[in-house]
Amino acid sequence: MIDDPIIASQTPAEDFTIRQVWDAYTEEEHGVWDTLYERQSELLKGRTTHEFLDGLKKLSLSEGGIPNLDDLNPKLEALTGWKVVMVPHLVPDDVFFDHLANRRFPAGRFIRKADQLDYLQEPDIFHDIFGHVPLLTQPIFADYMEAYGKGGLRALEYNGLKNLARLYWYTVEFGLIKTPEGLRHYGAGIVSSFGEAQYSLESPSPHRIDFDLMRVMQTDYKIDDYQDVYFVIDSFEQLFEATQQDFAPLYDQLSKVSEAYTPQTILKTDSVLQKGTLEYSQSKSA
Ligand code: HBI
Ligand code: FE
Repeated sequence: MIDDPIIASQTPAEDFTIRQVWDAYTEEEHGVWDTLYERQSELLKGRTTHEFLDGLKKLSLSEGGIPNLDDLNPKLEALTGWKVVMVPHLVPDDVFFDHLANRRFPAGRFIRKADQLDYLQEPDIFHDIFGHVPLLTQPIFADYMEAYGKGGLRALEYNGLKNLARLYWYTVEFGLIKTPEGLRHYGAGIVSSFGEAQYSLESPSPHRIDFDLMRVMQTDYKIDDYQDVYFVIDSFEQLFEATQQDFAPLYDQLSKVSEAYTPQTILKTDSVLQKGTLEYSQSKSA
């Protein structure tokens, strides 16, 4: 559990939200944000999709320390009607989806420690705001995230959560996108990570495969290390359109195929952009 006195002092509301109490952040905590922001925004140039960088600029997330939601939310709401709410920790799936379905992005309040810049037990405010919020300024992605929340509530009814969570993982968290300038990333787990922002594009190790909805929904993932496979979209329009359908028959179909694919698997039917050497994960398991 995260040790944060402001979180500990509050009883969360029914929707699990808490107050940010921005004045209570310490100088050291603001310093961690500034260090991470500077390191990461430098690294993202030429690696991250321009829609993300555009969002980062529009929200001026760089202006001194941890963002204050009272300043951030009016800017974000004016652009797409989204806002950020604070939560104490990971919230139950139905609560998470209900927030997204109503254009509220739940973000953790706490920030990682200065001596653990690259280690995360749980998503912190840097991952949640720097990683996720810039793309919420972009109408097409804002719509995708709302649709995902609505889809999540339905997935709970149709026993499809595992499949849908994989879609989130391989797009919202770890997605790559083709651009005229080459491959770029847009997933929040990548753009907020110093190591993976490089590895995901530059390492020969992971597979990079064209996005296919049903393929992605059948693929397991690693939660505690760099990915062995990334799925690549052509555009946010492609992603949005692929998910504008009734998922109930898809879940039904998926429940009849036996096992999920491992991240290392390449199928005959895959459109492979780069077959990875898998040297990174093999060196770890050796
Ligand atoms: N809660 N705060 C928070 N942040 C998340 O990213 C999150 C969550 N609860 C559930 C959840 N994610 C996932 O289970 C869904 O994406 C499936
Ligand atoms: Fe995340």
